Amino acid sequence: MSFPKNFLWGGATAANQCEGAWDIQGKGMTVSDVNTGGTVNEPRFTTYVTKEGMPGKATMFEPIPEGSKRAVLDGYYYPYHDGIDFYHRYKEDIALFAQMGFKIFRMSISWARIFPKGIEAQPDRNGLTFYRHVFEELKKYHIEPLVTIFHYDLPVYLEEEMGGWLNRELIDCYEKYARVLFEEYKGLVKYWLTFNEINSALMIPAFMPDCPPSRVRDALQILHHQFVASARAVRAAHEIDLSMQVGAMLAGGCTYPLTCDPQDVLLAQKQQQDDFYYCSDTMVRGEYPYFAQRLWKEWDAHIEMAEQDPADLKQGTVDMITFSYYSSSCASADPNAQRSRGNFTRGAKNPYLRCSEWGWSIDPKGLQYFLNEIYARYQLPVMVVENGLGAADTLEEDHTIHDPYRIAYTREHIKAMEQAVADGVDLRAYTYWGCIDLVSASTGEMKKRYGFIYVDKNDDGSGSFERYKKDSFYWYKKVIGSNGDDLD
Ligand code: BGP
Repeated sequence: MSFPKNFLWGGATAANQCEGAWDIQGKGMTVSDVNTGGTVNEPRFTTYVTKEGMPGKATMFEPIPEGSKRAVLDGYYYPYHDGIDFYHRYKEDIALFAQMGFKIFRMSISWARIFPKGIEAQPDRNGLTFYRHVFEELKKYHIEPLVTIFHYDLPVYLEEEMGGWLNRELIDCYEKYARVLFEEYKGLVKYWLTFNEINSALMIPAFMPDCPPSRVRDALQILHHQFVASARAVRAAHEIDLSMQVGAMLAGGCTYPLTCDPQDVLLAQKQQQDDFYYCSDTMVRGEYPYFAQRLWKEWDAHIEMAEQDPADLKQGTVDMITFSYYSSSCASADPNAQRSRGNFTRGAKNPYLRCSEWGWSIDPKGLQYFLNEIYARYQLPVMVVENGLGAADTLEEDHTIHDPYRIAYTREHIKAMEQAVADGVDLRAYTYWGCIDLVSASTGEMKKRYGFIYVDKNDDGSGSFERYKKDSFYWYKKVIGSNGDDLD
């Protein structure tokens, strides 16, 4: 049993969580620039100033009051402002990735570096040059970039002045932005992902127990605009360079029935449809699945579509399907079943699984199962573009970091992928999430570390930002060197 010869081993990051340099060289403000730090129990906030000039904050899932403007306020800490300073240290970081033997590196482009507001007539040369330098650096080491066009960091102008993704004009803004990227980086970047975890919009009810149905209706409309935007980007990429491969990217994870009670089984099926297949079917097949009508009816949603939309969806089907995978969840018809957490997963606690320090269930076998499910449904190339363990590490006095827990986690997930490959799944790549420590998206912490590379930065922003190799660094290097054969 082994991985295909050209299997793409690597790691993944996102611009807002690692670049820092949030307001230099013309970059516009994004919605994530006003996210404060939090912890596993304390939410992150979005800060703003009301129309009466009063400072305020709302959790990341709440809307901010009508007429307020997002603002950086005194007295708050914004961990994305410095990130891990990848913006200035990318050469050092890429050299470390190359030492591990990376074949692929997933990263995202910050829209606001290219179009600071999102509506300018011309792109910003500084932003384009920065990413060109990053891609050239990767090329030096024969590392393929895998680029996410949009990873949770909308320019604030598009959100506040244009109304965000509820406004279909954003489709044009996005298409223009994507076309600029394809033209500019033709020959340098082959693999693209249109929207990070596009299905996460539909999981709001999991995070807001009293979520008003109007939020879900909005999410369905937003998704429609994003599907069309994604499809138009796929078409543009193929027009510009036929060798470009554009993928859908979803928050992955399977939903098991908690028991064999047929009620639980049906519920699990429905949850998988609503949380995942609604998006992936549309992006892969270029039309909404049959159960979309049922979902829309449940939420009393009436999706506004333009005449051209169905044709656009059909002409922009994705070349590959990619997803993040951290945990799985269980569906239970019993309202008293014990709940669990995870990356956008919800539902009842699985008694057979352990959890991470942040309460996310750990389910490597679920990855094999999920890969088979996805491949059976689409028969498209698959990439696992996020997976990893967020854990607290100890930096020893001699700058070593012993992280056997991370090695164990990754080993089991690699074994699961290997099994899936043996089952016949056309798996092309694995980009371990947060291959270098970065700011956590859900909690804003540095303490929740994923990396094979330790970054000396703390939750209050202190630290030297020096990089140190963890034990897992040497282990992953060996894994890549043996193409997944040596997992010891
Ligand atoms: C995914 C996001 C990433 C990443 C990851 C880990 O949802 O695409 O941006 O952060 O989850 O989550 P966290 O950082 O909250 O541990």
